[in-house]
Amino acid sequence: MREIPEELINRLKEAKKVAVLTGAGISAESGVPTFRGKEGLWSKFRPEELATVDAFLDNPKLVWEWYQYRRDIVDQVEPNPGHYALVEMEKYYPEFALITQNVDGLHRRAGSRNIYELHGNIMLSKCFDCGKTFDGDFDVKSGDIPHCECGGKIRPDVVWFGELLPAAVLNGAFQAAEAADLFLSIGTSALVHPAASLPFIARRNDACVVEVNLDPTPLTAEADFSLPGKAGEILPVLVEGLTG
Ligand code: BJW
Ligand code: ZN
Repeated sequence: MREIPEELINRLKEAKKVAVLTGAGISAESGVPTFRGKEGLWSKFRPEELATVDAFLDNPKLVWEWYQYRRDIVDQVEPNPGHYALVEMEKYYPEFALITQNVDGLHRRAGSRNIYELHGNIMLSKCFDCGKTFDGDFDVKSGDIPHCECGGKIRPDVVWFGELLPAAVLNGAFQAAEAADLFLSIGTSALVHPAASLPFIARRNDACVVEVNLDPTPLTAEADFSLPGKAGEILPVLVEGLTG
């Protein structure tokens, strides 16, 4: 079993208010592709073709097919030991916030409760014009993209580049980062804002910042503890140290 510094176990045990930020890396071991890197979703598709309002307006069918492809993956995968370790952590702490950039819903399926989905949810849709939300599936493979009864185009209910994050969710995430005495950043390249600023906000407020990632990120040098490796292997060991 992997060695975790004793000082980190002590900090984990002493903490009362914990905030966690997750990114695509935590779902990689479930079989959901990440965005960047060799195996990333965007090594096959250019982001500006797919995850912006302009891309949707230019070619809604292409964007819908990409989301349909990703919905099919999410439908077929299960949470992994990394997701389940965070469920156990939430039981341990009096205050625990799970802030995720992921749209795959795997934290909720694993059993986490206090979740802030910063970038929306891939299984939900909304009207581009009137904002009405829809939770049903649409078959975009065989026909046109779906339309609302107002005539507007229906789009995935996710946050694209240049769009504002849902205000209440973002405020909750900022408050949790400001209040945290321990902040965990897991499986995110820490490049996309405002999510990427959250560990730095926690750091400014004297939180202990811990990173779990396969590769170095802009946060690595600033973190109090950097644990290189797979989230699905490291997080269960942290929980074991905490509760064992
Ligand atoms: C593992 C692992 C394993 C692998 N174990 N680890 C301030 C400064 C600069 C720019 C901006 C700024 N503020 C705003 C911006 C602009 C922009 C931005 O950040 N641009 C930067 C890229 C430069 N931000 C926005 O536009 C945001 N809106 C906004 O701020 O509104 C106000 C505003 C508007 C206009 C101008 C200015 C302000 C919105 C951002 C929305 C991001 N949306 C996406 C798509 C969501 C829908 C969908 O899923 O299709 O969100 S983009 C994509 O990136 C997705 C992700 O949530 C997000 C982050 O990616 P993530 O999760 O980090 O994944 P990867 O693939 O990058 O990294 C995976 C990591 O895991 C890697 O590090 C691996 O090593 C690791 N890993 N396996 C552990 N097993
Ligand atoms: Zn509508």
